[in-house]
Amino acid sequence: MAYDKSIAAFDEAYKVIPGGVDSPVRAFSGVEGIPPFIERGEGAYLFDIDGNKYIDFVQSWGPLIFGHCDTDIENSVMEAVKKGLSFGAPTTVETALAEEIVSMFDSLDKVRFVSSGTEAVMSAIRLARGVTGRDNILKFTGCYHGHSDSLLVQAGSGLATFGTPSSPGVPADLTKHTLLATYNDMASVEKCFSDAKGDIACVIIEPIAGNMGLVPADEAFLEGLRALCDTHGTLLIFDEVMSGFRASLTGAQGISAVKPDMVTLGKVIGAGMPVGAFGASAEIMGHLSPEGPVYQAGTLSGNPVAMAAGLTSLKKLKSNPSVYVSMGNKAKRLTEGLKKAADAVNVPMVTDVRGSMFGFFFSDKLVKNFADAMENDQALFAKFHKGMLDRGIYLACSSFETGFISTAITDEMIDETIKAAYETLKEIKG
Ligand code: HOZ
Repeated sequence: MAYDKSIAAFDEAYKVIPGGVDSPVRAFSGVEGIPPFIERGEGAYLFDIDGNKYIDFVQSWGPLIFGHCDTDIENSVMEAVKKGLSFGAPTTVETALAEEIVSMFDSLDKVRFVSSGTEAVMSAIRLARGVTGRDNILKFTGCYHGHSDSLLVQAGSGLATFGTPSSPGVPADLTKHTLLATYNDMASVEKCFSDAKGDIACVIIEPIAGNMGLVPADEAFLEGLRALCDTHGTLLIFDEVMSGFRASLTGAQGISAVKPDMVTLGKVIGAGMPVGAFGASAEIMGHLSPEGPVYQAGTLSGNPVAMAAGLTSLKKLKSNPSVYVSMGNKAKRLTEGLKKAADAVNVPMVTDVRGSMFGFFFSDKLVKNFADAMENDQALFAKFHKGMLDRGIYLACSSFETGFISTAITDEMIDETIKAAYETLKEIKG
């Protein structure tokens, strides 16, 4: 495939945008080649400015569960646009979307809308601290919760530890309140609780991790977290920005029996528009300004155009939950096919599926946590990604991301993808 126009566009962008991109993962730093600049999407396909066509398994990193340019969502956006782009005042569509979300999740009485997943999590953490009067929080290595200061931490020495900043610009004074434990490892969580003498405001987890590849939490692990949080008066937050309306209609909460105290959402609830949300019981949410003292705000929060897109998307999903069965079947067809292709050329691969989310690692090790994920063959992934792109398959440009099936993807497209995977791996292995 030719990428001449994208190469020129990337050069041009580089002059005025750091790294040429507005979010680092888009820069293709971990894979071969440069990012195609996208001109438009249509159903399951992306088209770049060189005229190349790709089957899209990224879907704007998750939001586009109905694929590109869904007519119903587009129409609701057009109608909303005609009434005005933003008012900075209450609108009934915010209440309608909030009612829709609250009616689906047992764990939620109220939600507040923000403009991104990062904001949702940042606000949820502040609320958890405000409600409990505690500073410490606990997160898991490999779980990504956006780029707010408290959450940009890396492990120091030791199994369970207070975090150190993972980016310059984040004060160590802030991250010293973030404890890090190992995903799916209850002993590491117990050690954190013991080190902090139980003084922890919240445990935040992606119950289906999607930012270290796809790595679901074991049910027993979630049960253990629930019990420990209950013992210590710590709030359990499920970050379902990615898994919400993806793993099932109600995300991980539709699969696990464990119920969190607070939930963060994003991606699908905006259908491609910038929307995030956080929610909890009426009691917890009552601590939020103006009902309570915990401050949180946003000029574009609950933007009417974004709310209209999200409302249409969720109504469509709720009225036809069987789409999760068909997307899940397609995800299984894809991962089984990828595994067969890898087996045929003696490349180790492990795969997983949760609803419309799929993941694969070039590894022979079952991946339960970030250290396991790190053992995947990243050099092979870099070559594989390029080979797939050249064959018209658009995968996330990192081996630590999750793939997404949309309702627009057909079995024929899945089979085309498997064929491309086999050809690519065969070419790489010579
Ligand atoms: N959650 C996505 C990455 N893991 C967001 C994409 C981005 O960071 O731009």
